[in-house]
Amino acid sequence: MFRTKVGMRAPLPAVTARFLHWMLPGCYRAVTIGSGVLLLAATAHAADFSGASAFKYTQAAVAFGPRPSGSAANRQLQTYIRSQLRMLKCEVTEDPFVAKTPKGDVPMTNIIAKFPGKSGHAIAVTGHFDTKLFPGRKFVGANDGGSSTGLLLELARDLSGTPRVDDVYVVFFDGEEAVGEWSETDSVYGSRHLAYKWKADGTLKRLKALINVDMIGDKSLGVLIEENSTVSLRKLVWNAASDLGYKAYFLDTGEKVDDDHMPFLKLGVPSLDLIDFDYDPWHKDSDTLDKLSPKSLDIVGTVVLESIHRLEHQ
Ligand code: 1BN
Ligand code: ZN
Repeated sequence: MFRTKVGMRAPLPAVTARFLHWMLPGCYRAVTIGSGVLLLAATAHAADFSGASAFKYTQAAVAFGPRPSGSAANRQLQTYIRSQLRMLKCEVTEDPFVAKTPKGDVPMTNIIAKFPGKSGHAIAVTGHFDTKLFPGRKFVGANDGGSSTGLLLELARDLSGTPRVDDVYVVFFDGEEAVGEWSETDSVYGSRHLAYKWKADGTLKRLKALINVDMIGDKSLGVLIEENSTVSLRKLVWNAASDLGYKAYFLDTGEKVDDDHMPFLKLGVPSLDLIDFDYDPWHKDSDTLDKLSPKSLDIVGTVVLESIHRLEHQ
């Protein structure tokens, strides 16, 4: 597959870019077109996402080791996520449940941070923090489980600083991974549980959009078009990427990928999966931090933050 490498773009000379960034008021962002520079006023709110910070959160998650649902390391990561969220201005809740899996009952917990708005509508950004169980192996899921955790923690930090129009939920799903072979009943335990809980309590009806992130830290970033996803939402996000100068990382080819957005999509919520599935270390012990880049996290996080703003104001 043709891939555009993060490192292959021709960015502004670093000094020029930094100077422009310093010169511009917060509501502008400099992007390059060819050798020229275009200033965009519509991308204010995306300026604050830090890929370096998201990468540090990812490192912290990976340091707990393999984190399959029900494990001690998974619970330790939950404690870490909660402790980080509790430092922010948001409401933190938990959604604990017991999943019936091919290997018996497994306790799982989704963690939800709510950044309240005033419109009555809501937006959710989601991802998973569990890693796939591979008994006897040391699978730490730096990209698959780690990158989504890191991006969501950094997103929460950014959202915490600004008043919201819509309620924005940042959701950390447990139990995305199959305990055995991926199937309808052995996968996406956490998102299935929350989708039904939100249907019952009325939250689902208020959701304008759900954006799920998964495996978005690859050094060679290429987010595919997930073909189950809602087309209008996908276009909104791809347009935001293009306006920010990140068109090359959001591919014009795709496939169907079953992931944590599906339970919400099936219940009628406009939903999108942002996933880079062209990743050789997928489900291998070589899915380690050295395969990731803060810049990839920066690109996806910045686009998600800008997309939230566009959704709030559309
Ligand atoms: C993503 C990361 N997925 C699992 N770990 C979802 C998936 C399941 C992707 C089956 C492809 C096939
Ligand atoms: Zn996986």
